[in-house]
Amino acid sequence: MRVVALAGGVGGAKLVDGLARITSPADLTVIVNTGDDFEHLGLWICPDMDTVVYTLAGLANPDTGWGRNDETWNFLETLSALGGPAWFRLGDRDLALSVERTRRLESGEPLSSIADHFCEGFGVSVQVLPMTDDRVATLVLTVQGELPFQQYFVALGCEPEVRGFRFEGIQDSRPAPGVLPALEEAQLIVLCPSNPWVSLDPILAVPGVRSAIAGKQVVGVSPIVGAQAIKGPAAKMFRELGIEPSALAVAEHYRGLLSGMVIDSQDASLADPIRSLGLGVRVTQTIMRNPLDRKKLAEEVLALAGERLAETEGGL
Ligand code: FO1
Repeated sequence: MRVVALAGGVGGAKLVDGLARITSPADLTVIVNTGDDFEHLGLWICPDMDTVVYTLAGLANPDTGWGRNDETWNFLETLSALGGPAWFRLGDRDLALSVERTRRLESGEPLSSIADHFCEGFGVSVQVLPMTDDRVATLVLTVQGELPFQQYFVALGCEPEVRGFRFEGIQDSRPAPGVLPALEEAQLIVLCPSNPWVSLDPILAVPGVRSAIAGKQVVGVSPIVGAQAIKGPAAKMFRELGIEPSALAVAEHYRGLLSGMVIDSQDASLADPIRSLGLGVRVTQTIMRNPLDRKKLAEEVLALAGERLAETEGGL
């Protein structure tokens, strides 16, 4: 089965890793959010892209989920001692990626080609594509005004109350080469358990992406378990926008796109309400604590897709 996964950072990367463990690399493409990308210390930083690549390469920091394993922090410590902006924690190994990416971008190479090159360098054979090669910046509309995403997320620890989001540059952005062909050929599109508002919505807002997905088999995994996000501010964002966070709220958020949803055993009581939206549902453990959990969750996603396919073919 040809699978395309839409992913943001840590949660998305883990499921992508699970999918990579049960799918041949030729049958898996990952489309990654670039709305979190930003310029810092003169470097172009791509947190979600790097998180996905490190995770697939088995090099991700096991404590944070982002950044590198076996990291050292000499650069950051020296920067801090000199009074430089050390709020965004770039480790020594991680730094090399951003330096080399910036050098290549400045010489005119597109982000998609750089991603390809980095994947090859790290021995990642799955195709990892940025959603676009164009500059798109997620801005968080808060009670304190409009904030650049990393300012809101890292510098302010997601503290300011959210009123909405804006993806600057999205109207003029084009899907990166390979994005639309992968979506067109896909037999299954997976909406990873990433933040719906700031990780997957930017991908879905790239012109052409939503229409390429429409009518396809689309299975989502809820990033909300109980009323909490597994990681990050998703639940807080739902609440501040006046929506009770739950797997049902996630299903409603993606209304019109999804054919099925995998939810956590803790949310078993939401299976029927989600089924009433016309979706297939599988209930399982969705919290991925280790590589086996990632693989099992990926198997559940494919199983749900298989069930839905059989129902459609059987004319149900
Ligand atoms: N997240 C943090 O909470 N604090 C950091 O200092 C931080 C540094 C960082 C460096 C490189 C990188 O690739 C990611 C990093 N992240 C950090 C994660 C990142 O900001 C977010 O997880 C994503 O943008 C949201 O998906």
